[in-house]
Amino acid sequence: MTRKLDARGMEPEAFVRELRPPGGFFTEEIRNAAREIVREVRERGDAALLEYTGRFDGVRPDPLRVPLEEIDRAVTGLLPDLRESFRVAIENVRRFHEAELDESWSISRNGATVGQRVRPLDRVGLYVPGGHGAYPSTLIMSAVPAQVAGVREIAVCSPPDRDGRVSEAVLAVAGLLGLDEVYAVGGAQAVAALAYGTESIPAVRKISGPGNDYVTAAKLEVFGTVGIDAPQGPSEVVVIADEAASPERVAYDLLAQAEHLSGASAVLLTPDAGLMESVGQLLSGEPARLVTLVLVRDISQAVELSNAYAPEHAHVLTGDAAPVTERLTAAGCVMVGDATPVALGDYAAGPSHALPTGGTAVWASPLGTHDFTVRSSYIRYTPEALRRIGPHVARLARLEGFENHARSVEVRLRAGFEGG
Ligand code: HSO
Ligand code: ZN
Repeated sequence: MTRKLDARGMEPEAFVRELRPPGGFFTEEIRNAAREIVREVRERGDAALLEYTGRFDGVRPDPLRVPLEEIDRAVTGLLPDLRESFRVAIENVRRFHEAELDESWSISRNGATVGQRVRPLDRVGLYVPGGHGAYPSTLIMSAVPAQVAGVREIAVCSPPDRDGRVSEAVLAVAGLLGLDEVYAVGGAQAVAALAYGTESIPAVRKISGPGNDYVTAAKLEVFGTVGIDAPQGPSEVVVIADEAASPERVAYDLLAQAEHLSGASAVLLTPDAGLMESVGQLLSGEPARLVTLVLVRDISQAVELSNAYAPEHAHVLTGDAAPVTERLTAAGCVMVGDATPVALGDYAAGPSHALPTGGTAVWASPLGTHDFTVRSSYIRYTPEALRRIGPHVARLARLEGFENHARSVEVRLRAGFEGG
């Protein structure tokens, strides 16, 4: 049975507490377990990596790196229809990320130039989950932004099955994208290997991509040694619907979300008790534990509650979707209107489906090219420009007690200085 909630008299904070009990992404146990695994792999390299893979995946892949022939074979084995679907998805995801790519810039005024250079990271690690749902789509959603950003070396880690093999579909996508560095390791141990490097996996600069709680905990553990993207927990959707929405379509949108299991959550916010009732009936035969149907006063309250909850996806199914959409201030991806089910974004529309979850959408952004670039600022002054600003800098430095900061400017202000 689905859960029903009457939120008409509820404050946003109470609503969020009801839906998302406090406690963060994972338990202390998971954090400790991940810490231990990270330490072992850091200290003992491949030996620990293989031990953990043996323990958790029931296999010790040898070699850890998937041979190129296997990747090629996976591509050759693709049925033409599926190959075409991957192609369409890859193309749309590439276009989207080409549009969002940051460029280097500079501004100049009277001999003072400042700017930023945007450069790709040289080597990144991408995690692709396995197990329940081996997601080739996830490889597209993180590898394409990395490639568009210009990253040259991309290492992919994905857990092996009982036979020690990485999902055929994941390998096929790797092949289609021209990625040849794929390792049959998953879990916290894969994250540790990417962060510190082992005999068989060279370290990377940054680790991206969603994984289970252990993977996310391990990413937070290695943060600082390497960069990580925003933490991505279980998938979420908030559907905002009024009487214009079709109960059947709403029901499928919620079920599609609940299909992700393990902590996923699907929330309907509607002021229409009739719609809520019909959707409830349609879901009654389903094990829809993860679905919550919420009655709100009006669409304004729905927007307010959604903004407080800050879901991974917000799907607007109201008669006039555009004005509602404009008021949504916190959501990883907003799906506008009836013809835009979340699944479009999951697979092929263009934005990455690696999105902020768990309320982090108030500060975190979707995975994108910015995760694979690094900016470096620069300053270039002419002697005249230095002469104008120098006295201010010296004064501010002395205020802070930094005499030599001040002098490093003043020696350049002496008459006759012509440095460049
Ligand atoms: N909804 C998931 C992505 C996904 N769905 C992958 C199916 N496969 C997180 O946005
Ligand atoms: Zn999905």
